[in-house]
Amino acid sequence: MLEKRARPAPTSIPDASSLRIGIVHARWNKECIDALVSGCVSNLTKSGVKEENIIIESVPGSWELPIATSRFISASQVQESSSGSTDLMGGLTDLASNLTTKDGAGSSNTASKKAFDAVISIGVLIKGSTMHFEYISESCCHGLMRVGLDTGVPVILGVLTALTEEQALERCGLGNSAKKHNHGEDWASAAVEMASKTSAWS
Ligand code: DLZ
Repeated sequence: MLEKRARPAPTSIPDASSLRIGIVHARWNKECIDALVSGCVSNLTKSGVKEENIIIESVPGSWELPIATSRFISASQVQESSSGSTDLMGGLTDLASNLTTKDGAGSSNTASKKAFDAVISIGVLIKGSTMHFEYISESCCHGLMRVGLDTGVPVILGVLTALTEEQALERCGLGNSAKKHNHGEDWASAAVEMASKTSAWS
């Protein structure tokens, strides 16, 4: 019988040492978000992505993820095309001026200036008693798909749409469930695989 929830392993382990990965996360449901971002970062570095090439930005909620992901990608592309002629951020006034490395220390001279090879967009939506959940979940997921297709940069769907808090905690590797698993780790693997493959196809 098929194992319903098996996670597919990549066909080969790509060399991630030259990849630059963006993470944009919402701030709602902070406990879950913190666990997911940290699972994601830890698996990215385990896969060989350099810490200075993991760039993290936050937005208020999941609704804001598509626009932020889109601008985050374009800012990184502007930054790449202007690197060499300007120092650090080169006077960019949008999200690029806010690009910070994992430790929040700001972009450093050692960090690569290449555009993102993939972006992981992370949010946690928990169903409440109104229709907010349905509207935000659907728009956010459609919006993120559109950003990936419009930019050609892989956008990894790191949005949990949980019916209960317990479901959300289980998928962040928290809580008491025996099935708990941090999905941030899977998103990191998907980002590395998609970044490597799409770079090879260009
Ligand atoms: C308003 C709202 C609600 C009710 N729930 C969530 C949630 O569970 N997760 C999340 O990421 N964001 C939530 N938000 C905030 C919206 O995504 C958005 O930030 C605001 O509506 C402002 O545009």
